[in-house]
Amino acid sequence: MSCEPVPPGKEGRTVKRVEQWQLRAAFAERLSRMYGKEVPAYTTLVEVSHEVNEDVLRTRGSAAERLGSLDRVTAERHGAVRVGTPAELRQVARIFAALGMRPVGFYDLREAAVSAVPVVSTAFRPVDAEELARNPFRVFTSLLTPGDPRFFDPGLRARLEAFLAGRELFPPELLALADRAAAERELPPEQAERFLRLAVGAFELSCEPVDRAWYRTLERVSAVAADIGGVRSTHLNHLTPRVLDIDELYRRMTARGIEMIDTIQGPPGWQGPDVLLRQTSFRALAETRAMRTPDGSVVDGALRVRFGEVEARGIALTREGRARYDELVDLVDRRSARTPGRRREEIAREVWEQHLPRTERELAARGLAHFTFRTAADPPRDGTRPPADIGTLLRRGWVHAEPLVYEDFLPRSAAGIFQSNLTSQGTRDNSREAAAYDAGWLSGALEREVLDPFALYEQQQHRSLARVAHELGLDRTALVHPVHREHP
Ligand code: OOG
Ligand code: NI
Repeated sequence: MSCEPVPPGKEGRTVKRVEQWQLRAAFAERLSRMYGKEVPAYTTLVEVSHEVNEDVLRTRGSAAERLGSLDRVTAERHGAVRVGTPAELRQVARIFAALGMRPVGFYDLREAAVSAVPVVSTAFRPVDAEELARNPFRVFTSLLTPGDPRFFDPGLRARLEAFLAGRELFPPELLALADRAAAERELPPEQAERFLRLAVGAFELSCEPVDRAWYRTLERVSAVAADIGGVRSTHLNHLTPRVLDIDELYRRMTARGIEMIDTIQGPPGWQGPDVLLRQTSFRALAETRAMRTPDGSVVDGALRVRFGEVEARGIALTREGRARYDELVDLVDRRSARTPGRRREEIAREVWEQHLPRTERELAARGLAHFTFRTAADPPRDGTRPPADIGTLLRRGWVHAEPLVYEDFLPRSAAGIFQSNLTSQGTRDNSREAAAYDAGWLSGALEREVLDPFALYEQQQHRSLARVAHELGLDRTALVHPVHREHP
């Protein structure tokens, strides 16, 4: 842990105004520097990721950059942060809004996890294609749910809410600068520097002593609850680089003696196209933290909450594709339960080979994954008119498809990531009724709309299809809504 301030960077010194995307890129970069100091194994992970990415580019050539240029992938990170109250969440949203990031997706990890993970989450990220290409930094952001009686009895809930109400995570100056950046979509260099310094500082691990008894009380319910509500500040939980070959990364980290969790979460490695998101992680070492004991003295303690994660991103699936994916995961679960001797990964590969198309073109033609389409520069010259369905247009070479990268998260993997890094399961009283939360509730708590990730990919795809239809003189609605046409 470092209690020294992170040295200021040079970002923003030479330009007149610092645009939002530059703030976002600089924030991600500084966070990375800060986290590398706090969790040295993270630096190893980043190094190995870069090595793997360069090797993949060497062996696969430009095909390696199909889901993002090496520049984008090298700089790409996602962070994870956790807050305690809707008011804190609204403040975090203001900071991310300054960076051009909006809340996308609702994840209920209370249901996805076996251990006690009393949070609901969203991810803040850029949503426009150009902004994503400039810097796709995203932050998985979780909100504690003290109102869920399965985890917190009324007495503990009241104590927890009082504790949370009495802390300040983000200084008013930071929030004021954030609002200005969001409104003006840029900041003058000096303000940008100040904003970045305060923003990174807000996510550093605090040196303030932790009240040990209070922390332990919450830890008995859930280590996640203690991490969020047991301390008077927040911190970056992890920062995840992106890698082009996660199986190779896993082997290399293991060879370096870093103990990884025993699986890669999400889709299996297989011969077909990469889809959605594959993630794995290692558990960080215990970090020294000052602890205040009940008699008021301060002693050295150790907390082991932070870790390193790495991910490989694939193509975004459509709603239909995602439903297929979820079915396949269930099928893998059932087969694994029937044949406990076999490795899950092997079963998964077999299931995928049986039930998913093996080429991008088939994924596109069957409407299972998202693409942007463009008219071929050299369409077939056989005198025929272009057909009005995308599958035939692709197969006959009228149109080319570029995959859209999955920019979001997977609830089951997220729960697995939380869980694999907990020492105890915590406690949960399932005889009590869960408090209900959904995307609508979260939008209300945030006072901003939580966007639907599918709708964002669809908009991008539809825009490109409308252009293709126009260029080929086809009926726009037939091309843009093929599913509706096939199944009236
Ligand atoms: C977030 C866990 C989820 C992911 O990549 O799925 C996550 C957390 O531990 O706070 O980051
Ligand atoms: Ni993560």
